[in-house]
Amino acid sequence: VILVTGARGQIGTELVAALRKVYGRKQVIATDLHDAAAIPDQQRPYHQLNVLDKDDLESLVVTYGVTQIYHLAATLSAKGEEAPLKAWHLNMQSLLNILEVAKDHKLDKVFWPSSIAVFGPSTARKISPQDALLDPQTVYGISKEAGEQWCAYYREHYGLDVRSLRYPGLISYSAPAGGGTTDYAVAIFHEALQNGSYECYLNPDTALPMMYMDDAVRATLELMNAPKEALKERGAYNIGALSFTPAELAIALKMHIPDFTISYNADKRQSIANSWPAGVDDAVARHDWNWQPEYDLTAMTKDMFDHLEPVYKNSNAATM
Ligand code: VAH
Repeated sequence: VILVTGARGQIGTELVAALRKVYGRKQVIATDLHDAAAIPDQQRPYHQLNVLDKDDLESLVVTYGVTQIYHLAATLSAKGEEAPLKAWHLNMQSLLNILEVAKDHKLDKVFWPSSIAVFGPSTARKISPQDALLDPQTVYGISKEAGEQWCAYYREHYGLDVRSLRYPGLISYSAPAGGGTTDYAVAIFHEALQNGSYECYLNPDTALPMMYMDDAVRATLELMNAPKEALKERGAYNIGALSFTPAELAIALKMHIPDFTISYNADKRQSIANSWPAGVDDAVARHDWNWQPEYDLTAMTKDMFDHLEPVYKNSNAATM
């Protein structure tokens, strides 16, 4: 039985669906902060869970006989800068709760997402290698760097099989992205369809490592199913797929909406993006567990429009 925290988030929504397809719906317990009454039947089993409540987490693990936890609940980079100590506490204490419960109840595996936010000025605007110096400039990035070390600690001291990926910016259509710096690449699709234009909070030439959600979910399942002895990396694995700038993404959107226009008005998220690499070197993931991305910018843009155009066509028609 698999428990997922942050199940209503951008990654959680897709990961729960993918895990349920593989293991069966009843084998995947979705949890998040939302009240269970609001959850439609086909998305159950669902439990309201505050990941800072270790007793609640532990009783779910015991009640359901949980054997794996995917811990996705966290505050992302931009939102974290608005309340640094709150973000640190949520991101770190929740991870420690998960690691402790997993250790005490001898769970088979734990997944915890790291991020390219662990990188900073030493690789800013360049390609970050797997063994780059980690010098994060955001609280979120600091919590991801510390989290990678804690995961290694529980693996080395208690034999816990905890696995982790440094996700790039993730683009998806099924759940809104929340509070990230890379989330312009999600919002732009919705605004392009809604009003044909988008004001971007990053400068046009800000290249960032990105990935389509289908690739990110597959990478997660492939990492979790890889033979343990193949995984030599002490920290989280770099995984890469795309690297593009807002200007390049706007050109890709114009293939679908020719008169789409973009304007630029950089805000404080620009300084976060400036501290991150333009791309990552994922040779180690390709070697250790055969990582291979499938979606390039064209394929991603097409899939996003295939799923979002009908949604906006109906709603625009409805408002006609
Ligand atoms: C954020 N989307 O922007 C997340 C991610 C690589 C960025 O960690 O905070």
